[in-house]
Amino acid sequence: MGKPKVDYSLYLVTDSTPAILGDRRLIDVVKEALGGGVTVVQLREKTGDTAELISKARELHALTQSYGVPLLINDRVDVALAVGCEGIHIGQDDMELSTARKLLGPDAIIGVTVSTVDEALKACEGGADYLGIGTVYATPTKTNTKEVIGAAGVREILARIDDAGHKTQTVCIGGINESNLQRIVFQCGTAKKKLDGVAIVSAIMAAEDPDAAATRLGRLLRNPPAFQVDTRGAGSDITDAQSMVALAPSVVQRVHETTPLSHNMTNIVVQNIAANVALAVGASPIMAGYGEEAPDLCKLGGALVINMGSVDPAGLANYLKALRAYNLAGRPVVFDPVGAGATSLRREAVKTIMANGYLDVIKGNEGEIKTVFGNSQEQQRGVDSSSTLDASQKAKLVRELAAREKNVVVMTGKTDFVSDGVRTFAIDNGHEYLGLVTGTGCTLGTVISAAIAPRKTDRLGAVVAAILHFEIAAELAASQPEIRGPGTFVPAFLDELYRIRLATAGGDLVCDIQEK
Ligand code: 3NM
Ligand code: MG
Repeated sequence: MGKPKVDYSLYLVTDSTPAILGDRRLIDVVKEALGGGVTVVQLREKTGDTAELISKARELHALTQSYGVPLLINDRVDVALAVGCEGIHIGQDDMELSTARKLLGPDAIIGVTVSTVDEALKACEGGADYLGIGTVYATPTKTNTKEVIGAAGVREILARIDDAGHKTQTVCIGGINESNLQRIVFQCGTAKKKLDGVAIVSAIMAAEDPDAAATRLGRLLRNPPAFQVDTRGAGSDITDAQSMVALAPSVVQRVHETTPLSHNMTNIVVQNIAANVALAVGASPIMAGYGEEAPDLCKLGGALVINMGSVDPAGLANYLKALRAYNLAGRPVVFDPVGAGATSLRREAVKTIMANGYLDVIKGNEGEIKTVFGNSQEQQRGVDSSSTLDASQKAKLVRELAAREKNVVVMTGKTDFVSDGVRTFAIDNGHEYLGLVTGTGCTLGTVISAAIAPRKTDRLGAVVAAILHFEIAAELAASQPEIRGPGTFVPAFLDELYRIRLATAGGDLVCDIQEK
């Protein structure tokens, strides 16, 4: 007969707990899910007598067979043998793979849950047909998960089994739903190895209409995410600093011509200057912190800035609503994780934001970027930063974070580092007064949002252009004879942002940028 070829793309894992199933019958919910296009079903029952389980499995198998979909049994080799279904799924604490294979034979489908590279390599070497990689995100459906590994952890596993030459198929599991499916699949994949599917419990099983939910999830799987389009426009082939600089005037010009909306969710200290900076560079600012407005605002062709300068739980809920709206609309989002490591609330907020949406650009100082990367041991003091990494370490950090998130990362400082995970630049423009005026650093996020909103230009190129525009304006402002300090600097800085915009056609900016 041979091993059946399995489509793992939309993998349903059942759950009979009342919190998920309610008063419905398992078989009815699975039938609806099959109608909506799930491609594999795993029967996962953690309680109940064996006879009862076998009869449930038998009934389900007749159903899945009528849809041409394989049925796998969680953990219970005996049940799979009794009903003659296509295979099993085993966790790390279940029967060992080699024994299960002996009992079930070469044609059975056997999947293994893995959460580390070692477990994954071992399962591949042991002849697993597929891996269930997780837990991607913490989920109330399974609270005893060993490790929450995020998209980054899944990526690492995919990369390592691919390096080792294994062709084992893969799905990921844990907390996947309609709002995050496309981003998770996008961020989990490496250039060479993509996931074969996603495994889902509650987003289908607990849905009011499992057929419709599965249909929507399947559609999301088959289509690229909205945020993935158009991030590599003109200039995406540029690798040298001089060509990057040459691209900058067109970016500044495009903001001037299109007046993109810059939707800022930012703290009160920064709102006024951010709005003025937006106007100076030719964007149209709106300071709107209420998430319910985002579904309307995201349709206006602009970009969102989430600046968590004074985050609180209500603010966080608003960020998440706006992030979702902008991601769904395929409009760019800039994240400024202000003071990310300063308090546990902020550290948690960073995690929550990153787990709930795709961020086109993450901009922060060294300590903030370290926290976002997740390796910050030391407690950050306030929102100022003390430098510890050398230049090559900074370049490596932004490159690795950008590669992991598949976005653009900016680390500000005396020298700024910016990367899209492949190309990395260090920019030495700027002036110390920028660090002496509250909120100016935050307004760089606003300028970046304006630069990436019109798209068409390579996203990294647009971010570099925004940094150059911003920092050269600071240099020009500080060099005016009447500027005596940070106070007189601010109005001159606004003037220079504005003057550079009007003068960009000339394109004679003194940029100080190097390839790293
Ligand atoms: N296994 P939901 S997480 C059954 O990490 C299961 O191995 C996991 O449920 C693992 O789709 C999980 O509702 C539950 O988040 C996934
Ligand atoms: Mg198990």
